Amino acid sequence: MAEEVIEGGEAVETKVPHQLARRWTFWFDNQSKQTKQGAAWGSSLRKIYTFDTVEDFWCLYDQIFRPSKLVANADFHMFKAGIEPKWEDPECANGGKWTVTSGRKATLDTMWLETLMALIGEQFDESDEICGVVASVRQRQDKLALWTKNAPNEAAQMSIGRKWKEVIDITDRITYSFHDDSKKDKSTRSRYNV
Ligand code: MGP
Repeated sequence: MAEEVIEGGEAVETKVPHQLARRWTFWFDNQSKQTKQGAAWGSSLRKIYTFDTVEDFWCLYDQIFRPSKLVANADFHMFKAGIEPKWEDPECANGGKWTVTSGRKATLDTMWLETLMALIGEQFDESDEICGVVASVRQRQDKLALWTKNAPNEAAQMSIGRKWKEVIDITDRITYSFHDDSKKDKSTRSRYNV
């Protein structure tokens, strides 16, 4: 957006940043760098930057937050400001996640970017239900997870799941798991699929 400002009698064009509907925070977790053996989960999780303009988003995305730049066992997160990407956060505690896997780096980058743009552009009808998104690079398979707040609210989760598939342009079935189940059991069963 350009705006004319009068400075010393002269019209000077200044750029006004494009404001987003809300503030978002990028996080980074490099679990491969966990120095202490058996370090608690979350000890390598770092809050990187909170932003609320389109310009800052593109700058951060271009310079840093492309999953193809990640080493194995590292995660990027973009969560609503104020929500930590942990089961323990009060906004996430009763929630769960939709997960999509990707065998190819290029696909992960594309799906991640499409998801980020849909989130900051408030493209989901149930956008208040969303906590954020995580990109995980793993030896076996890379994946994206969209975290939401009220796992038992099936209608809201199904609406988000359907919309997310549209956004990332996939037709494969995706599954939703409750954080409560993940806490109890590593091989979490899925509760919904779409
Ligand atoms: P994960 O990272 O959700 O699964 O959880 P992933 O990526 O399939 O597993 P990986 O082995 O390929 O990395 C992996 C494990 O990390 C869980 O079983 C928990 O022990 C721990 N963990 C993950 N999360 C998201 C949390 C969390 O939010 N809080 C706590 N306390 N532990 C977590």
